Amino acid sequence: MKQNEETILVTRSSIPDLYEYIDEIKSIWETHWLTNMGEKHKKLEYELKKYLKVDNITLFTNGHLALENILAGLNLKGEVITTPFTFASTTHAIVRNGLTPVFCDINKEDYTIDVSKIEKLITDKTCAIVPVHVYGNICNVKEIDNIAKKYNLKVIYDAAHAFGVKINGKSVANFGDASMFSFHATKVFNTIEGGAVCYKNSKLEKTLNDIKNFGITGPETVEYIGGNAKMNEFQAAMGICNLRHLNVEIEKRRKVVEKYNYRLKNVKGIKLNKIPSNIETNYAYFPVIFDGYKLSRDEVFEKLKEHNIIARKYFYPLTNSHKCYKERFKCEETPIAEYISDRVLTLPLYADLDLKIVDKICDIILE
Ligand code: T4K
Repeated sequence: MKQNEETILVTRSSIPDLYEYIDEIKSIWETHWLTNMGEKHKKLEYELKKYLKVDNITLFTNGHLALENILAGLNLKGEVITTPFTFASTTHAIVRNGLTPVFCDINKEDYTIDVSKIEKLITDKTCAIVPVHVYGNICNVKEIDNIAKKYNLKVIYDAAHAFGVKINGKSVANFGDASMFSFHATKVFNTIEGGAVCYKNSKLEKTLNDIKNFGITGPETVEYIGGNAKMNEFQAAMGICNLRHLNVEIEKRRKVVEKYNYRLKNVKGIKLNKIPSNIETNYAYFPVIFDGYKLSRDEVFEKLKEHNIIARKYFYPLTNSHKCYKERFKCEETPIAEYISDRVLTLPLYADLDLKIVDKICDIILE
């Protein structure tokens, strides 16, 4: 097979037409207002509230700080139940808040938290659950809600991958006490870097706005030991432009996923991501599990690489086995997460990915 001349990476940022962006940022040259919750910031917040159908949203400079700040804003203490099959950010945000992550295993179907294992992990120190809508696959929100009510726990979803996803027609942003979205360059919707938190309790708005701005609450008053996690005007302008094209981008992604599914379905040893009929997905990632296939995950990865196709092992290794946590947590406690993490490969997926390249990727895998 001929090698691909162009390198194909796991994703490629969606960007608007250059002149559309220039048009959006023109007014910044008149106002000289570059950051600190300016006009673009306000406009994006307004547009996102409409898009996500939520009452409360706060923007951040990235998704990670959005998660760190909502955990801080809720003033949590003690243990937090979460999963290790995620990006380092989820666990780091918990630990950097002085909280102790307690790892729950994932389920084999959609790789989200196994709700049947949560209750066993609850102690008198448990204050919250941080489940992850990994790949945009939605956790069992109903059962998580039941458990949280029973034990009086907060639920903060890491919805970094789930922007725009709907459950029975309802935006995913409406579940739990709060949901964090990432607007990083690699996401379905990006603001270059960026993130947001949507939340139920409107009183959190002031707290979040204060702690993302050094804890400043007045011209001469600093009430919290906050940091700096503000989204700037150029990020917000990128978001305003990208949001206009989001539905078209998602539709293009759908076509790529459809092609992959068509080529790879019913192949022995290859497991594809299933989207339940009540979920309107955003086609964020294309995870494939190689389990009993003629090639291992690592062999498929290498084979694709020989053809300049760079898939990624999201999420390997598990966060509880990262070097920085090695002495503290044991990944054997989450065997399903370990099993999936050893077998998963996320294939290239982005709106403008040529369907001929998708065919070629499938040919290489199936060859
Ligand atoms: N929670 C979860 C579950 C997350 O997955 C993430 C982030 C977070 C929290 C934290 O949210 P943020 O603070 O990031 O908003 C990437 C992203 O940087 C990261 O946002 C994402 N998850 C993670 C899953 O993937 P890397 O280290 O794999 O990125 P990198 O630089 O290798 O880029 C991947 C590919 O994306 C490249 O091969 C090409 C493409 N790309 C990359 C960049 C930077 C572009 O097309 N344009 C770009 O500007 O982490």
